[in-house]
Formats: sequence, structure tokens, C-alpha cells
Amino acid sequence: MATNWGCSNIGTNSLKLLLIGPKRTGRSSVGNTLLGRHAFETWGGASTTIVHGISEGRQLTIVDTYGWGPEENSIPRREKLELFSALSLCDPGPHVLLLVLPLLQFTKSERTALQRRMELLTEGVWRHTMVVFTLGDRLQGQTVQECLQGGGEHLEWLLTKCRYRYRVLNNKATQDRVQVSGLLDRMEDMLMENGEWHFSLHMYRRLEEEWSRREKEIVERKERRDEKKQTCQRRLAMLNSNDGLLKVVSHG
Ligand SMILES: Nc1nc2c(ncn2[C@@H]2O[C@H](COP(=O)(O)OP(=O)(O)OP(=O)(O)O)[C@@H](O)[C@H]2O)c(=O)[nH]1
Ligand SMILES: [Mg+2]
Repeated sequence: MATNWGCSNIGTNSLKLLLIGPKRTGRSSVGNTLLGRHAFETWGGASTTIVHGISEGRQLTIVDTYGWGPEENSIPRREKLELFSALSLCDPGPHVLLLVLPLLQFTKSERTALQRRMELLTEGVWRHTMVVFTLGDRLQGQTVQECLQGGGEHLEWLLTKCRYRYRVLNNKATQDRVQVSGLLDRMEDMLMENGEWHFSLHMYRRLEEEWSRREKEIVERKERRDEKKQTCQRRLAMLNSNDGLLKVVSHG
């Protein structure tokens, strides 16, 4: 696999990763496993942190975000601020967002909480998102596929959203570099699939605005056409009734 991260639109050879996910799912540990050293604190509650390093011959910039809580409707202000500040550290944007979740049941409320956070980043963010399941050491004889197959409809929804881009990590085995190479290769493939484009919130927001402007135009055009049609039909009905009256008068 090629290891050239040169992106024509970025002009850098460093792969920028943004670690996102709920609190205590193993985001910082994933950063540490990737770098092969204790670069991020795992005691809990740390805010946005950026670390540069080399991993398996690849130059990485990893931004670890503040984890989100269970709120499903309104997202706390601090969470939003931390998320946008993390994004700005990846300027002009991360190549890959690693959504870190434990290899456990994925519930409806976890899905809603996730959806609300991803909505802040537009629908386009899913193109650049890959799931990293932690707790790979708890598979207990099951294969990853077996474990995911029994994961239920919400997990199925998530995997579809991410186009089945996922990896399982055991963060307790940081010396296992095969799992790290596998993850880096998968990210590299994903970057190629995206034409080497990084995630740009600014660009996706503008695209969404453009789409909703066009949709509005289509609806308005249809409304104008329907109105015209109705006016024509009313006129025709009037003409027909006048025609009937004339016939009555002339025959009478
Ligand atoms: N057994 C096991 N424990 C893990 C794994 N990954 C993380 N942990 C543990 O889970 C706890 C949380 O890990 P962190 O990496 O700090 O998780 P985080 O998402 O960064 O947590 P916050 O920043 O506090 O939200 C730590 O005690 C880790 O040792 C894993 O793959 N297997
Ligand atoms: Mg952390």
C-alpha cells in the first residue's frame, strides 16, 4: 500500500485524524495505540489535545476531542465549543474522523445522541468517518463479524452510514502493531475513495445551503405551475358555463 499522504488540496504529507465519540469510550487510548506511546491522558475529562507523531512510517497529527455526554436533544455549549475548536486545530480539516465506540450494544439513545452531534458537522461528515471499536480484547472467542451481526438495528444503521468502514482495536495490546497497520491502511483506502479530500465543514455547509436553495426553487416553480394550471382550469370552466348559457338563450 502506498504511504504517500500528499493531498493536492492540502499540500502536506501528514495525515490528520480527529478522534470523536462519547465519553470514556477509549478515544485517547486509540490515539496512544496509534502512536505506540502514552501521548494522551486516559484519566478522564481532558479537553481537546493535539499530538504529532510517526506511526508505522506515517506522519500523523491526531486531535483528541472532549467526549460527548448522553444528551439526546440539546447539546451542551461546552461540547459544541470543544468540537469546533478541535476542528480548527485540524485546519483546513481532518482527513479522517475516527468515531470511537466500545464493542458493546449500541442503543437507540446512543444513536440519537450521535446523530445530534453529527448533524452539527453536516451530512457530508459521514463520507470521512470511520468507526473504531475498542475493547477488542473482550471478544471472548467470538469473531468480530459474529459480534457485529448480533448488534441490532442501530448498529446496522451506523455501519451503513459509515459504508462499513470500521476496525476493532485492543488498546491493551499497544505492542500489537499489526492492528495499527490495518487501521492505517483502511484510512488510506478511505482517503483514496474520497479523492484525497479532507473534511471541510465550510464546504459542506455551503453545499447544504446550495441544495436547500435549489430545493426551494423547485418547490416554488411547481407551486407557480400548479397555480397557472388551476387558473386555466377555472377560465375553461367559466367559458364552458357561458357557452351553455348562450345556447339556452339562442334556442330559447
Ligand atoms: N480492556 C480495554 N480497556 C480499554 C480499551 N480502550 C480503552 N480502555 C480503557 O477505558 C478507559 C477509558 O479510556 P480512555 O482512552 O481514557 O477513553 P476516552 O474516551 O478518552 O475517555 P474520556 O476522555 O475521559 O472521555 C481507560 O481505563 C482505558 O484503559 C480496550 O481496548 N480494552
Ligand atoms: Mg480521553
